[in-house]
Formats: sequence, structure tokens, C-alpha cells
Amino acid sequence: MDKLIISAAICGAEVTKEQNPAVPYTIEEIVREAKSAYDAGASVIHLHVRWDDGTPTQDKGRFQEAVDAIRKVCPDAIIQPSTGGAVGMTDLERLQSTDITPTPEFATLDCGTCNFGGDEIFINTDNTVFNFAKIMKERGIKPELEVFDKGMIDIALKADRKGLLVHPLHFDFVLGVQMTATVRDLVFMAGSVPAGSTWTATGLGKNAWHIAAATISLGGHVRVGFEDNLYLEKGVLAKSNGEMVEKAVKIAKLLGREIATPAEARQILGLTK
Ligand code: KMH
Ligand code: ZN
Repeated sequence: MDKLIISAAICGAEVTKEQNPAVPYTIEEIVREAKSAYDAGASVIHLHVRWDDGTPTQDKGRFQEAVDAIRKVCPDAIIQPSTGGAVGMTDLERLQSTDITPTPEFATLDCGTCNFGGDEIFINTDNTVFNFAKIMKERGIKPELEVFDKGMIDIALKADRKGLLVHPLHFDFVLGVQMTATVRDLVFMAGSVPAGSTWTATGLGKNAWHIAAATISLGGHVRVGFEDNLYLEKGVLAKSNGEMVEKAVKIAKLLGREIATPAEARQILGLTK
């Protein structure tokens, strides 16, 4: 089994300080959270940015500022900008995060439209998915294929048949948004990706920890962090992303799985830069 890659989704676009005061908005807070996750063993920082008042943005300058600042304290971390942004953003707005310097080595690619609760719809038509894949390929950015259900794996594979993706494919199963997040769901998703692919999984909210434990046992990679979950355990808010990474490391140790360094994660993911 490969060593375990831990991704920290430190900020997200939707969670707020009202829900957990440690959710970062400012550049300083984002850097603090990235460093706490990195120091605890995360090799990938999945990055969204906010304006100081917490409003989500895909502004190129704000991404540049955040990435430059994180790089100073997490020199070899794999920084993975979001191209999902927040519900309602245009494709052009969302793609700004891929247009920073140096070009990111890794970024998310959301592979379908998703119900985001209430009246919220996160729109990713087939053409959006193909266009984002094409742009990322042209820029030499490896996509993490964000799939919120099995149909999105099939859309990613359509993009692959069009020659828009580079192998090995890497998927992120985001469970508990549109589909449920049982271990059976996880096994089904893991069995639905092409042989040779790598995958990460995350369980939203109360699903975080059983999905992390099952993923570590199955040989997948784990994502934790405020974007997906605000609690260290039932009723206990996490004080930092680092605390959640520490918990994932503890589970991995109990299960006998070693943690990948950023260099080892790059090798497992086939990142060339
Ligand atoms: N905030 C969601 C609408 C991604 O980062 O690519 C999209 C999202 C996925 O978080
Ligand atoms: Zn995200």
C-alpha cells in the first residue's frame, strides 16, 4: 500500500467563523491554518481564499498573495488551488486561481453539477468540465477530479476519452454532499475508478472520521479540514486544521499506514514539477 497522502482543506468557501471561530479568512489566518496542517503531516493544502470579511473570492491577486505567503512557511507543500470556488461564480472567475505564478502543479476539477443543499446548485456542465480539463492540460496542471457521486466519475472518464486528462488519474470522492457517505458507498466509488488511478476521500461533517478510517484501510488518501468538517469529535469543535490532521495521522498509525512526505506525495500522484 502507498504511504498516506493527507490533504488539508483548510478554508473552503462556505463555512464561517460563526460556525467555528478558527475558520480562516485573512491571509494571516490562512497561513496559520496551512502551517498547522503542514506541521501535523499534511502534504497537500487544498486552497480557497476569502476577502478579510469572509466573502469567498477566486481573485487572482488574492490567490497569488495567499500562495506566496503559504510558500514561505510550508516550502515544499503541494498547494492545490480550488477551481470550484463558491456556488454562483462564473467559469472565468473560477479559473483565475490557475493563472498565478508559478503555475500550480495541482488544482481541483469538479466533474459535474451538484445539489449543494437548499436551493444551491453547483453548476459544472459537461462543457465546463471539458474546458477546465483542456486549460489545465495546456497549463501543465494535474487535476484532482472532484466527484460528488458515481455519475461524476463517468463524466471524468468522458473527458479522459477526449484526451483531456493525463494518467494516472487522481480522484477525490466528496461523500455526504449529494450522495450518502457509508463505507459501502466508499467501496463502490473506489471500485468505479480505472485501475492504476489514485484516490482521496472526504466525508462531510459527521461522516469525516469513519470515512477517513475506512479510506486509510482501503489504501486511499485522506482529506480533512474545515472546508468539510468543523468538529474533532461529536460536540467538540476543532481548534485548527492541524488538530484534524493530527487525528488522521493517529488513525493511520493505529492502522499501520505510514504518512507520505510532500516529495513522496508528488511521486505517488505523478506530479512532475
Ligand atoms: N465550494 C464548492 C462550491 C472545489 O474546491 O473544487 C466547490 C468546491 C470544490 O469546494
Ligand atoms: Zn474546495
